Formats: sequence, structure tokens, C-alpha cells
Amino acid sequence: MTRSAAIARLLRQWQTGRMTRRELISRLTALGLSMSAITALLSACGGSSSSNQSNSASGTQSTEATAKPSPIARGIPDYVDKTKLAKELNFFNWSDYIEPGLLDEFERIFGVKVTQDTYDSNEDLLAKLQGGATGYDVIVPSDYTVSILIKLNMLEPLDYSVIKSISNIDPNNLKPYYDPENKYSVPYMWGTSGFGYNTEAIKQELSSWKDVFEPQPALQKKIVMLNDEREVIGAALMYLGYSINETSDEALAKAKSVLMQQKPAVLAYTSNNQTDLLVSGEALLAHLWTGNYIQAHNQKSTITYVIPKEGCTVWQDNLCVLKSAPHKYTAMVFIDFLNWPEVNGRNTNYIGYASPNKAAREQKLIDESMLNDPKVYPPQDVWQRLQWIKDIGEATQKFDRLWTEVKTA
Ligand code: N2P
Repeated sequence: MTRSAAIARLLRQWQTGRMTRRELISRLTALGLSMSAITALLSACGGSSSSNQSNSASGTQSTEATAKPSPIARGIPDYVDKTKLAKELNFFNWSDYIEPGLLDEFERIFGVKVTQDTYDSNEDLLAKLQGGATGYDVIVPSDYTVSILIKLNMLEPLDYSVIKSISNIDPNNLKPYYDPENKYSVPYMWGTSGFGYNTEAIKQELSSWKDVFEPQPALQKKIVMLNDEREVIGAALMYLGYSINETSDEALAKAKSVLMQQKPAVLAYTSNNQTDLLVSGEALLAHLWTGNYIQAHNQKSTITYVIPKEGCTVWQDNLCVLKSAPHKYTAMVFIDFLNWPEVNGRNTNYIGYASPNKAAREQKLIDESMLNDPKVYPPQDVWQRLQWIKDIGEATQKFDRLWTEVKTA
């Protein structure tokens, strides 16, 4: 993520009421902006750096003029049948998982307004869909959740006469175990789930899940874990030397006791403000996805990321269309758009995950610093200790129960 993307993200958080003005100013200062630059930026956003005026979204346009990357210079491709485009599209995505300006770009180019709703975990997505949430067109499930959705017959086969940009995707990311012919899914982003910590506060080098689950006294109430049952229970299982997909009662009982013992040191289980808690210093160590690390590191360079020696999750998130989607054709067009190299480049630089888009990488549309970061694109020897989460069928209920017990204890 570039510095200007980090600035744009902070402004967006402030404008949407997720950050106070005071915090915004301190974050912008930490990014190296002078007070006069901050004053200019805030007044361009309709605010002022010194008044008590409340958050305002009225200046979105000028904010974007200050920090937004260049517009996508392409029109509607000739393989798209304009007469079949709907007026709107409903996108159900993880939080903080798309550069927001790209939704405006899609509307500008195709005349389709995208409404986005967000979720924080695959289980959250599934619960909402199975609970009868309707109207969504495009969703972004991870690997094992694609398996589950295929089994539930909830996905629409993709139309590759429209999603021509599949040709930009690295063959290494195609034909995955959960959808061997990419009948229902196109890779969106991928990454790992390790942990980050602030090297300014924790001087010794951390390298193990032991540092997370049996934390040193300085980490009391300073640890943040993802709010994600497969990730957190999975990490405890790996710490104990089991597979991330282990379901035996014995292993799960041990994992439960690891999590119960760790709990007093945990400040929060969250999957939407782990980056902020780490950057603000309220947390000193956090269970993170790769992009959270990039976002945190860009705001505070002393934050590092660890793929623990016992291993961690590797995952790939995907663009899929629901069988119940009201705007299927437009959904295919949106997926095609998201894989255009210039769109993926802009998106990747902003959200900070590893991109499966080979064309964007080869055309140098992704920041070199990210492409060369072994924490983002792990080297071969690290791959050997990464594990994919798999659908564990009925045993999911054991994970659900264990997770509820830990969270409510
Ligand atoms: C982004 C979520 C990343 C998804 N906030 C991890 N699978």
C-alpha cells in the first residue's frame, strides 16, 4: 500500500465516523505529514484541523482529488452486452477489502451503482446467507467456504464469455482444490494468517504461537485475536502440533484449554479493527491477515509480521455469484472488471494483500515493495508450513460450540 493509499484510507475512516479527528491528525502526523499539509487536507475534506466540527463526508470529491489514484482509462469492452446490464448490483464483501473508489469507477464506466455490505468471517457470511439474506449478487468466500457453498448448491456457474479477464490470473492460483475447474469461483486475493507485533515495545524476536498463547507479562490485555473460529482454534491446534483441520475430541479439548488460558491476556477478538488497535498501541500483538500487516506497517514501520514456526493458514478468497443473485449478468461483468490489471493493481496497492493477478504484477501495477516482501509472498521453504483450512462437515458444530464457550467464558 502506498503512502497516499494509507492517507486515503485514514480519511475514509474519519469520514465514515470510524475515527476521531484527534486520532486522524495523530495518524497523519505519524505518516510524516506536516501540520500545514494536514490542515490543507482536512479543509479540502470539509473539516478543519483545529475546530470541533463533527465528521463530514461532504468533501469526498476534494479528498479523492488529493489522494485518489488515476481513473481507470477504459470503456465498456465490446464483449459486454450493454442491454443486459442492470442499474444496480449488490456486493457482499469482507470489511476493508476493496479500494472504495473502484465502486465509483465501475458506476462511471458501466452505469451500474454498486451497493456494498460487509461481513467479518466466512461463518458470518454463511449464517447470513442461510438465514435467508437475499438480494446479494457477488460474494467473496474463502477456499473452504466455496466448497461448502457448492455443496449447498448456492453458487451460479460463472460465464467466461464475460469474465475474459480470467486470462490475467496466474495459473498457479487457478484450478484450486475447492473448485478444480473454476466453475464457480475466480481468485480475488490470497494471504496468510500469522501475527504482528510492535518491535518498539517488544524487543525480543517472536517466532512461535507460544508467544501468542503463553504470552509474556507485558502482553497482558495487549493481545488481539481474529474474531474467527477456524482461524483461532486452528492456530491453537497448530501450536499443539495438530493439523489445522483436526476434529478429534481430544485435540479440541486441548485447544480449548490453550484458548481459555490465553483469554485473560486478550484485549479483543475482532476482525475489523485489529490493525487500528495495533497501530494505536492499545494492542502490542495481534493475530492478523497479511493485508492487516501491510496496512499497520505502512502507518507504523516498527510493526512486523510473523509466520510462526509451527505454521499458519494460507487462504485464497474468491469472487462468486449467488444462484439467487438478482443481477447475474451484471455480476459477471463486475467480476471481469475486478480482474482488469489496472483495477486489480489499484485495489491491491490499497488493501495490501497478495494478488493472484499475474498481468497486474507483470505490468508493474503493484508496488514493488509489496511484491518483494517475503512476508506477503512467502518463499518456498515457508510454504511447507502453511496449511489450507478445509470443510470439516458435521464437525463444524464442535468448532461452533468450542468457540462460543471460549468467547462467553
Ligand atoms: C479483509 C479480510 C481478509 C480475508 N478484511 C481473509 N480471508
